[in-house]
Amino acid sequence: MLEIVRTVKKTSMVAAGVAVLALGFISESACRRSSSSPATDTDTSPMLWIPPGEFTMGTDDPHGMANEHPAHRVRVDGFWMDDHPVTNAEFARFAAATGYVTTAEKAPDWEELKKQVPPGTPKPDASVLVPGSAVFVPPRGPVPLTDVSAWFQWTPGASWRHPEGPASTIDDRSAHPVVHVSWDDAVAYATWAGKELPTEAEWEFAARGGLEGKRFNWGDDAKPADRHMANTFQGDFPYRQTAEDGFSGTSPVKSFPPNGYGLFDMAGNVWQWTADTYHSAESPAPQRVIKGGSFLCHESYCESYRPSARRGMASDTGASHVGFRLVRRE
Ligand SMILES: [Ca+2]
Repeated sequence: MLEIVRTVKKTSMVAAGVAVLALGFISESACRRSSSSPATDTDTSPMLWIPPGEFTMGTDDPHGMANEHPAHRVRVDGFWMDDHPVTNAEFARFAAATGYVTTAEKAPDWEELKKQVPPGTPKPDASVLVPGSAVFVPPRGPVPLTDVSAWFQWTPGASWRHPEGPASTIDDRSAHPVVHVSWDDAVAYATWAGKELPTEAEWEFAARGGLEGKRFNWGDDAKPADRHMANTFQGDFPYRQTAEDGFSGTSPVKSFPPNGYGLFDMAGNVWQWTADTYHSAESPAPQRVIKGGSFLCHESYCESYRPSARRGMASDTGASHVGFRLVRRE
């Protein structure tokens, strides 16, 4: 069913919604930029100053994936960054203030969808063209790690309000990162908040916390002093999870130590959208770079909680392990 995730696209509907939001809030956010406080009136999430600098982006480490190569020098200007990913409570304030409806909460429009899939693709069954999102559902046993559809299921009714489907809630997850938000949803939130998505370079520079050329945000040792430094996957991915780090799903933000810049959750917990386009010959849909890995990243699989790790994701798609955080530039 992951094919549905890849092919069910709702770009025009979401783009229209974002455009309306942008028109309504651009003037407000422009005013807020003159404030000396890094926070804004609408979004009071604490922000930390990331000083300008030059760093080695990507890696030449053979353990890294091909898309992390080669290591190269990059200079970034200073910027403010949220000290944690946007939480359910914070996203709820945005949704209540604006009435915004996320991509996952809208039924896909087949007339738009069919423009983005190969010609001749049959119209999916009506039961598929309903609001929903991709949810991690562990298989019963070992599966080939080449096909993510073995552990992600298109789930009708799944959204940020119902992360595992209609029967689930976020009542006890107000401090968890919001999930099932598309890139378009993240941009809409950013517009409201008077902030922006970080570039991939800004995100990776900030994630490294001032350390140069280290495998992880905290150094080269995956588990210094036998301590879990991020919410990742322990056990046998993806079918048997031991949750030795205390969490089998998302965790409340700030549950693990911050990095050298004081930023929390820059590794594991949820992948985070960036502003950058991801170039992929395999996907016909527009993709954006996501960074940071998630609670589903296992050392034997992708170890994507390393700062150089990166992945492309269709910009009008959310999932149960993808969220975002924002920046402000002076
Ligand atoms: Ca975990």
